[in-house]
Amino acid sequence: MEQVIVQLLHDDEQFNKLVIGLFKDADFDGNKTIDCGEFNTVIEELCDQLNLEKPTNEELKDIFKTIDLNNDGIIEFDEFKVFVRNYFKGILNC
Ligand SMILES: [Ca+2]
Ligand SMILES: [Ca+2]
Repeated sequence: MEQVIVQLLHDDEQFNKLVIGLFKDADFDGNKTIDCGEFNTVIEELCDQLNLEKPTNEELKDIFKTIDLNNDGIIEFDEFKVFVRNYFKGILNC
């Protein structure tokens, strides 16, 4: 599991593919941004894929706030990408 993440973090192409895929999956209405509801769903999916414990609703709200760097209440692709990278790094530090 950890090896997969380490590999992803060192392989930009693979990492980008994953993030683009996740972002597309998350953006249900196709407006190129992820809102709070879409975000909750993508995190659950990500946790399923990686066999991780799902965060609570409160935790999700906090995570959303930290991802939304420009504080406009939606997640843009660049914000999402930064988040996924940090998220993986966080897993590795555990
Ligand atoms: Ca959307
Ligand atoms: Ca934003």
